[in-house]
Amino acid sequence: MNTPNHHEVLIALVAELEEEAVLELVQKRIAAGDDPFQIIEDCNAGMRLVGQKYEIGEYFVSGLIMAGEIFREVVQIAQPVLQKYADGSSSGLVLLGTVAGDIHDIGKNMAGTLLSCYGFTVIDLGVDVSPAVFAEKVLEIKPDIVGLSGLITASFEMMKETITALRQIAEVHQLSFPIIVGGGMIDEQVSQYVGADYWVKDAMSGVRLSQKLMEDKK
Ligand code: B12
Repeated sequence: MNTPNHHEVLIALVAELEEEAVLELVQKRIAAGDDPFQIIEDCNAGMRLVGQKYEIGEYFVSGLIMAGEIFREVVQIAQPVLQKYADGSSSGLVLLGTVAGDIHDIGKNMAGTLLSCYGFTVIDLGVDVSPAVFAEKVLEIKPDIVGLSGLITASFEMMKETITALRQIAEVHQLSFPIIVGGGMIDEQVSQYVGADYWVKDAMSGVRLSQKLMEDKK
């Protein structure tokens, strides 16, 4: 079952937003004992193609939203099998949210979903989250990692404010957590400006980085 052909077919079906066919193939591959992480990776590759199609004007916003929904459904199907691979312990606790004034959440949800697939416990505060709410939650759950999402220019200022608030709380209460920022327009310059520890360009890099950070913590 694990032939390259199956990868290509799934990637293409996701890229074409063929919801039913995607779910059918995923169910088939899971039933045949395929590696669920490979299935998620294939869907992720399909999602990247959806992004490219959007960029060249082939898809509209509805296509992105649809792709996000398909991805969520795939994870739902794969979840029981993914859980079997996990040893029961969490890979780490991640606090996630889109900063105040920003309501974009497709990318953040993908990041959260992928982190969950890889065994992280994700507390997602949703969108339009104020610095005070982030700070309050950090104190309550003491996360290993904080991930901020922001897609509009105005979010950069808010990320800076949020990170300042988080650093203050961390200092007063002697907490330690790296802060990762993500979102379409984030780059090294923005990351430095807002005072983040790390930035990532896509959700899968966020997973890899989080895994490395947890490894370094040991
Ligand atoms: C979809 C969309 C919307 C949807 C959002 C739906 C939703 N539920 O999210 C709607 C229609 C609601 C919307 C509204 C607006 N939008 Co809009 N929107 C977009 C669009 C087209 C795509 C964003 C997207 O979902 N991309 C797909 C996802 C998968 O990519 P992503 O978010 O970058 O996430 C990936 C990575 O960055 C990463 N990631 C993201 N966050 C995080 C966080 C962590 C911790 C990690 C590890 C990883 C990670 O993981 C993802 C997968 O790899 C972009 C244009 C674009 N090309 O990006 C404009 C865009 C972001 N929007 C824009 C604007 C201006 C607006 C509005 C102000 C429009 C208006 N005039 O009303 C409002 C803003 C409302 C607000 N206050 O937030 C501008 C921002 C420009 C700017 N310089 O500020 C953009 C760039 C469009 C443009 N070219 O003008 N928008």
